[in-house]
Amino acid sequence: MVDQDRKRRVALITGVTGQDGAYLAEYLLGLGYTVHGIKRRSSSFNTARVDHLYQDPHVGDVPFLMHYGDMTDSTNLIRLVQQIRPTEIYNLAAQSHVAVSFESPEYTANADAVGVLRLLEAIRILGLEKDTRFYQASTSELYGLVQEVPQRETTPFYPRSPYAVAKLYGYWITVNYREAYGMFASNGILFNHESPIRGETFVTRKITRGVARIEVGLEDAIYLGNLEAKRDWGHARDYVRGMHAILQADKPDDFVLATGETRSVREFVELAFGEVGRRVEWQGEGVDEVGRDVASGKIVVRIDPAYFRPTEVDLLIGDATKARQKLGWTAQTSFRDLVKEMVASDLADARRDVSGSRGV
Ligand code: NDP
Ligand code: GDR
Repeated sequence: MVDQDRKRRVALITGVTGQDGAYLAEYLLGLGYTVHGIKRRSSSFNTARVDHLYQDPHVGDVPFLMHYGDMTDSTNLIRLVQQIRPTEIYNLAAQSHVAVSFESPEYTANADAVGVLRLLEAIRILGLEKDTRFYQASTSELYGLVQEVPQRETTPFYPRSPYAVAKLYGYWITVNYREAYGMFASNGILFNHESPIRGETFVTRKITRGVARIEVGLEDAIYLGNLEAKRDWGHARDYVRGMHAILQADKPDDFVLATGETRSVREFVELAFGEVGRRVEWQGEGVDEVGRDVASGKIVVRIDPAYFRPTEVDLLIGDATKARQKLGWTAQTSFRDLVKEMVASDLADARRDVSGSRGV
């Protein structure tokens, strides 16, 4: 029998205004989905990443719609799921900044842990367990303190921040609802993924934006924390394909998505400056360490202890063999191309800022 609901392709994306939400919405629209996104009320516009996808619903049927909502408001989530009756839910909304989670641990738990439960309960309360597939944005931060490398689906978790602990709950409640209620509920355990629309306070974007602004003369130096942390960095565009593939699998399951390569923050800095033809030389130690541009002798990187975390995740490197074998997914974009694309985009923005400030 043809499953009518599998032919109806209606996605609900929480966190649609974020980096991944924007790439995923674009990808699903390209596949012919009707896409509903949840955005938060804010005092100024917060939809810049998806504005290019938006069409005025007053002109007729449009495939992309946005609704106000919040992961801390169950009545809102239940009502939206009831109205939309999505065939797939991608739960991407989260207070996603690890350092901020040490400052706002309770809010992070509310949005990132209990928020997942609220959405799963909405599906259950509405009796949509067999109609709605659920994707949970789980994270390599779950691995935390190194137990095994490369990290894979069977590697034990050891979360190292309020963010990661909240996400641990999100991971397990997703597994539990799958097992308890037979829901198609899956975790994507995604390693870091970046892009030109990455939030400006995550280290990669902070670096590429800083490099661009130094290059055009808008700033002198980038202030960073731990340069030795190592991450498995991929491109968000590749990872949203994986999220979709996870929900098209024959059965619900949990998958690592990663590139299988790891680089330090220091290497990221060096490569990003290399994109604008600068070579960085390191001098000093600890918080007195600086990065100098060899050609000009100017300091372009400084260390600010404020950016060190109370507990750090030192090394992430993922093994995405299961996703490759079962979903046919692999990361496509090389680390070098990722850095190149991010620097080029930030350079274009910085040049616009310069000409804007000169009034030309
Ligand atoms: P972003 O920070 O770019 O986006 C987060 C989104 O969640 C934004 O749309 C934000 O809204 C929204 N949001 C935050 N709090 C709430 C709330 N209380 N109610 C409703 N919406 C809320 O994150 P990414 O796109 O990078 O990541 C997407 C998801 O994947 C997150 O859950 C993140 O934790 C997880 N993840 C990310 C990885 C990465 O490397 N990018 C790796 C592994 C997991 P607003 O725009 O208004 O702030
Ligand atoms: P992460 O990303 O914590 O891995 O979480 P982030 O880019 O914030 O940090 C990566 C590493 O860089 C070090 N670092 C700095 N980080 C920031 N933000 N700012 C700095 O100035 C700085 N200097 C050094 C950090 O200490 C860390 O070791 C991201 C988020 O997207 C999560 O939501 C997601 O779950 C994980 O990736 C996988």
